[in-house]
This record gives sequence, structure tokens and C-alpha cells, in this order.
Amino acid sequence: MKKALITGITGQDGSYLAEFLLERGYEVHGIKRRASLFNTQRVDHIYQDPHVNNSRFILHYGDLTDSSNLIRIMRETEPDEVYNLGAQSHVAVSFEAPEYTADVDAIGTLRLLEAIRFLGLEEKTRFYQASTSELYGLAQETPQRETTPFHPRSPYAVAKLYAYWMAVNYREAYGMYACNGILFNHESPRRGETFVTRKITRGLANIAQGLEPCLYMGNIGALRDWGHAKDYVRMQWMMLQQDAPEDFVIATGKQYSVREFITWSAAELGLTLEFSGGGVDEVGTVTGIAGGDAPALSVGDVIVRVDPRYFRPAEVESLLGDPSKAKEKLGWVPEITAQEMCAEMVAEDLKTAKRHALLRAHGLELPVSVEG
Ligand code: NDP
Ligand code: GDR
Repeated sequence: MKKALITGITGQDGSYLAEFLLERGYEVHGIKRRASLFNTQRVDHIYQDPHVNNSRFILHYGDLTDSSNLIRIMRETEPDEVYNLGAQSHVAVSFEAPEYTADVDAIGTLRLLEAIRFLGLEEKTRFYQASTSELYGLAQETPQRETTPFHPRSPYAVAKLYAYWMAVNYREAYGMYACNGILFNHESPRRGETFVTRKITRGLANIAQGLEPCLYMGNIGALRDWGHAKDYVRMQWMMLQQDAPEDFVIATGKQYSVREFITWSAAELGLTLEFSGGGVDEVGTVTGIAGGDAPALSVGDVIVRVDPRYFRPAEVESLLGDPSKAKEKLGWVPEITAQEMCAEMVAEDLKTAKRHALLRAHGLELPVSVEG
């Protein structure tokens, strides 16, 4: 039985990857952080009681800032494959907490690689590094491919640049099987609530149900190449099954604006939305309503506004990936389109919003977090 160790198992990708590996018969170990509230919601459905024999899903307390604990977990598990998905992964937050972001995302990667080397596992353990399209930042060519030069634009991206090169360096210096997946944005109903797609699907579903008045957004002209996390974790695994380690761009090759994503989400709720004004004065107004998913709204309601507090000190305006290498060498192609993914996300967030609205109608108020 193969053993995998996943950092960031409680995150979006970690949860899908854990499911994927369990289905393939792996024993899956994951590192979770100690938190003051439960933080395992994304993996609770695959939790296995450790008191029962032959559990194949095992969680360890740990943190990427703590070498001693990474070495201990690595020694206890001796994994065949390590997937380093743990990170302070929010670009805007990295401007607020640059040093912590570097500690986790950059040095955390080094700590893991060193743990493998320190324990003499270089020959046995394969290493996947969650690299990112943010490395391209101010993109030097379009579309971006494996050979496109990097120009990171945030403390997050700079930290990930260090981690990228550490994975390359350990491959070259010690012959380790270490790969970078340069993944473009990927989303799902499990996406963190403050990333733009989920903020939109959740926010509009809440507004439609009368739980929030308006969605406040940053730069809605930003262009991204959005795929589905389920497609992307499959590729993370495929990269570690090759004869030799290599780096791959994972993307759909299609690009849309944040504004378009808002329009699709509104359409899923039966709303036609038109944008007017520009810059910080741009608003999204309801111009048509079909169906019963938006009982709280009327034509003419302004439900999207721009708020400069969500602008970033340095923005990545446009990213578009070229996944040709992954297609040619590994036969990987994404199966879920951005529009299908948007529909799935809205449907899930609408279910939750309807539950909240029902509780509210019966006098059982539940707080709805709206901070983006
Ligand atoms: P999430 O933010 O959903 O998950 C991040 C995970 O890392 C969580 O499990 C989080 O724990 C954990 N984590 C955070 N800080 C630490 C720490 N100090 N020590 C240990 N674990 C920590 O990210 P995604 O699942 O979306 O992304 C997975 C990886 O892929 C990340 O490295 C991200 O930077 C990278 N990436 C993501 C892309 C995307 O579009 N999703 C694209 C390209 C790269 P907790 O649950 O407790 O917060
Ligand atoms: P990104 O994702 O920064 O690309 O990083 P995010 O969804 O946060 O932003 C995408 C684009 O949307 C613009 N935007 C807003 N973003 C947020 N979060 N909130 C807003 O209100 C808002 N309004 C407009 C942003 O400015 C940006 O241009 C994600 C993360 O998952 C990283 O970890 C990963 O490496 C990259 O994707 C690839």
C-alpha cells in the first residue's frame, strides 16, 4: 500500500486530493494545524475513526513553521509521496502578513525538503510542490508556459518563487524526485470564502435570499484562467507517477474577467445584471429577474459595488495558461469548464443561503459573515 503525506489537507485541494488518493488505495496522512475551533470541515466526510483497525486516513497535528514536528511526522510515516499544499495562500493577506507568509510558504517548503534529506528518504520519497501562476505576475508573454520568465507581484508570489527554486534545487543537487505544478486558479464549492469566485457565488446567493444587501468587490476587470480543483488534484498525482520529475503548467487555456464571473453567477440565480459607471464608481444593477431563487430582489436594485479596500498594492491583471505540455506528456485535459464550475458553486451556496433564510423566517437568526 502506498503512503502519502499531505500538508494543507484541511484546505480546498488537500481535501480533494485526500479523497482521490483514498480511492486509489493509498494510506493518507495529513498535517492539520491546531486551531481554537474545528478546522476539518472539508475532510470530516472522509474521517476514519482511529480506534478502528486499518484506518487509512490519519491526521497529525503540525505546522510548516515547526521543523521538529515535520521531521517527526516524516520519520513516523516514511511516505512514498509528499504533497506540499500547505500555505498562507491568500495573495491580498500576504501584503498584510509578509513575514509569516515567507515563513510558511518559502521556508516551510525548505523545512519539508530538509526533513526528507535528513532522514535519508531522498531515494524513496517523491515531492510535489504547489507552485502557482502568481509566479508569472506581470506576465512576460501570453499565454504563460513552463518557460515563461517569472515576475512575482506579491509577498505570497515571492515566497512561492523561493519554494519553486528549492524544489528544482533539491532535484538537481540531491537527485530527488521533486516536481512543481504551476497551477492556475482553481476553484470549487470548497473554495475559501474570501477568494474572488467563492466570494461572488456565496455573496450573490445570500443577497438573492435577503441575507446581505450588496457585494463589495475589488478590481473586477482582473482576468483569470479558472479551472476546477477536482481536475487539478488529479494532475498533481499524475506528476508524481512519471519516470522522471518535471515541472508542468496546469491551466484550461481560457480566460475570463471577474466581471464575467459575477454575470454568470447572477444568471444562475435567474438574474440579469448590467454594469455601469467605471473604476470605483462601477456598479452592477439588476435589470431582469426570472425564477424564484431571488425573492428578496427587484429590478433596479444595485447589488454590486466596487470598494477600493479590496484593491491590492500591486495587482496581477491578467493570467492565461498554456497547458500543452501536460496534455502532450501526460494526456491531462480539464473536464469541467469554468461555467459548469460556477453553476456548481452557486447551487451549493444557494442551498446554504436558503437554509439560513428559512431559519431567519422562523426567528432563528444565525450570523452570516460578510467580511471579504
Ligand atoms: P487553501 O488556502 O484552501 O488551503 C491551505 C492549507 O494550508 C490549509 O489546510 C491550511 O490550514 C494550511 N496551512 C496554512 N498555514 C499553514 C501552516 N503554517 N502550517 C501548516 N499548514 C498550513 O489553499 P488551496 O487548497 O486552494 O491551495 C493549495 C496550495 O496550492 C496552496 O499552497 C496554494 O498556495 C497553492 N495554489 C493554489 C491555487 C488555487 O487556485 N487554489 C493555484 C496555485 C497554487 P487551515 O485549514 O488550518 O487554514
Ligand atoms: P488570486 O485569487 O489572487 O489570483 O490567488 P483571488 O480569487 O483572491 O483573486 C483573483 C482576482 O480577483 C480580483 N478581485 C478580488 N479578489 C478577492 N479575493 N476579493 C475581491 O473582492 C476581489 N475583487 C477583485 C483580485 O484582485 C485578483 O486579481 C489565487 C490563490 O488561490 C493563490 O493561492 C493562487 O496561487 C493563485 O490563485 C493562482
